Formats: sequence, C-alpha cells, structure tokens
Amino acid sequence: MSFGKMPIANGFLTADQVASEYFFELAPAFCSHCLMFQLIEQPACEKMFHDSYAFFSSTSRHMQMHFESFADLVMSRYFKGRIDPFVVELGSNDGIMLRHFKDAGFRHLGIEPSGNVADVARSRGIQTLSEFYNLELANRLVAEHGHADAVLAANVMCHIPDINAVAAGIARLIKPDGVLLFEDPYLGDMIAKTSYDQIYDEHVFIFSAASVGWAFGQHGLELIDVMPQVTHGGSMRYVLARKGSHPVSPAVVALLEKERSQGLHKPETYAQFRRDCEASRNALRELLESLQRKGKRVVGYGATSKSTTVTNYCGIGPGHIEFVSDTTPIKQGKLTPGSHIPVKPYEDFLKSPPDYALLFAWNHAAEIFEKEKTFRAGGGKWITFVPKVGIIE
Ligand code: DWN
Repeated sequence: MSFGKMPIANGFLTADQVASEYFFELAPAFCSHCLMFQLIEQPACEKMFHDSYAFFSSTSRHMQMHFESFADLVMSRYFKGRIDPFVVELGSNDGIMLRHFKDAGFRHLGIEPSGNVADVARSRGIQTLSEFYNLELANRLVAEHGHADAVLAANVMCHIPDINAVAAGIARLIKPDGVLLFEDPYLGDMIAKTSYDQIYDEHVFIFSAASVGWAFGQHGLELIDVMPQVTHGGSMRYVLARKGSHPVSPAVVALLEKERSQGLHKPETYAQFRRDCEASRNALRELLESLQRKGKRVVGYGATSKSTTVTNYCGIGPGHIEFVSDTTPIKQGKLTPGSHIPVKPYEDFLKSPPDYALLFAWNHAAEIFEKEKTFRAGGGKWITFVPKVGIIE
C-alpha cells in the first residue's frame, strides 16, 4: 500500500527550508515468504540520523523507568554467573539505558550514529561511539574489547535497512553463550489497533516473532524468548542466542501460534489493514473539519515522528491545527515536516489551552493524562485516533 509522498519524519524545518524539503514515497509491503512487513523505499540513513537528530529518548519519565527495568532484567537474568560481563547497545541515544550499566560498574559501549544525542550520553560518562553498526565495526569491537555477553537495542533494529549486515555483525560480536535482546513496535499491535503511524521513514521493518525468527535464523541465531511491552503503543522484546545454546521458552511457541491465528501470515490481513487505515484517515479528517467549521481551537500534543505520517497521509495542516506543543527544544520554533504546522514550546499550551488537543503522542497517554488533569478540568477535550478516532469527553 502507499501512504503517498512523505517527508523525513523527524525533519522539522524552518520556513526557508520548505522549498527544498525532501519527499519519498512511503509504501510498505508484506512478503508471504519471509513474513516481513517493510518499506519498499527508504531515504538514505544520513538523511534521517545526523548531528541534529530531533528525538531524545529521555523526554518521557515513563520511558526512563522502562529502560531502568530493561537494564535490571539483563543484569539479573543474563549476567548471572558471568565474570566482568560486557554489554553493547546499538542506537544508545542519550544513554537512557546504558547509564544503569555504567552506574553498576559494568563494561559497556553504546553505538549511536547521531552525534548530538551521543554527545549527551558521553557528557554523562557513558562510553559511546558515533558510527553505524555493521560486520566491519563488529570485527573492530571484538579486536578492541573482546566478545559481548549481551547486545541490546531498543527501537533501533527496525530502523536498520541492512538487517543481514547487522545480524551477521551481532552473530560475530556475541560470545558463544551470549544473548541479543531487542524491542520494537510489534506488528500484531499495529494491525489490531490500526496504528499506521508506526510506519514512517525510520521504521523500515515492523517485526513479528515469525519475521524476526526467519531473518536472524539466516545468521545462526534463534528466538529463545519473547516479552510483550506496553511501550510505544505495543512493542515486543525479542531474546535471541546462538541456535541450540539456550532453551527456547514456551512463550515463543505460543506467540507464533497467536500470530497465525491473527492471520499475520496472510496477505488478506494487510488488505484489510489498508481499508482500516483509509477509514481512520477519513474519520479524523471529518472530525477536524467539523471542529474547524465550529470555530474550535485545536492544538496537537507531541510533535512525534509518528505524527508526520498522520498529518501528511490525512492532509492535516495549519488550517486544522493551530500549533503542535512539544517539550523538545530542537523541535520548537520549527514547522512539522510536510504539513508545516508551527511547533511551539509546551508553555504555549499551558498559557492558552485549546478547546481540543489532538494526542499525537498517544503512546504516552497514561503519563500525559496524569500530567494534564487541569486541562481536562478546565473543559479541554482530547482527540485520539488509535485504536479509533474519537473525542474523550
Ligand atoms: O523509534 C522511535 C521512537 C522510539 O521514538 C524513533 N524512530 C523516534 C521516536 O518516535 P516518536 O517521535 O514517535 O516518539 P515519541 O516518544 O512518541 O515522541 C513523543 C514526543 O512528544 C517527543 O517529541 C516529546 C513529546 N512529549 C511532550 O511534548 N510532552 C512527550 C511527552 C511524554 C510529554 O509529556
């Protein structure tokens, strides 16, 4: 299916950059052979991940707690009995997870190609290299640091188009009994909730247990455990190890069966998903247009990467939304990619609360609703679009 012409999801821009804005066709596809759901065309990595990358992981308090518990799990379950373990994290961003390994005194290394977020990690004393991960880098790491006990990645693996180069690099880097743990938005959740906004330039793959098992199986790695996560609107944590080195949890077998009963292996499921996306787009546009006709003020909440797909696919612009509020300084004062809605600091939302707030950061709903009780109490209403378009009165 095609979502049409799309800009870089995190390509927040100034007015003078509008004329030269880059677009590509956002068109995902499903392969019934390897069961992968992926983009057909992806912009060059350097267009997306660079020294002014706009997303800093530590902007959410709930995500900080999530990564602390991820690190605790690795230390308590996978470091047990190991002498001087070494952990490598791919796409370590501002060090939100690795800081816990550093604080506990473990050997650690982050690989983060976006220089600005990597600098934040380095300033916190977290060992970080700004490079793209591949087999060549894996060879260098092994020569300089030895093999890793655990390789971690959170919301990163689905961003790397050359999955074979990364899988080969991980197979090279981990010890014979080492593990790979990674988590990403889960295909089963995206299909069930019509959360099509998970699809954008950075997310070249939306994984399932079946597609992960197939892709990493090509490199001698086997899925040994799976752990569903509530983060990012429904994610899956995958644990892999060298084939035969660890027992396979019954949770893997159960999830593979569940995916078949959900029809994730069938092309018809994706044909229905396309119809669901179209219905969601029409409903959101109609809702925003009716509010516009009534003269209501609508503000977007969270200038997320995901919202780039929503605004561009649904044709939402400054006529529908006055501004998008976001706490990230690098996004403020800029325009949203493609749709060119001004992004303003959160203080503007507080100063002049709108009639309606369109919850672009729906994956952080629990944290945001808790924080925004005054907005609700003052008569403000939330608009959501996942799993269904509607107003929360
Ligand atoms: O995979 C990815 C995920 C993990 O993070 C990346 N490709 C990029 C990014 O995706 P996203 O931009 O859709 O992530 P979030 O976490 O949904 O973005 C939330 C945005 O909302 C941030 O810009 C921060 C902002 N925010 C806010 O203004 N007030 C967030 C919260 C919780 C808030 O209270």
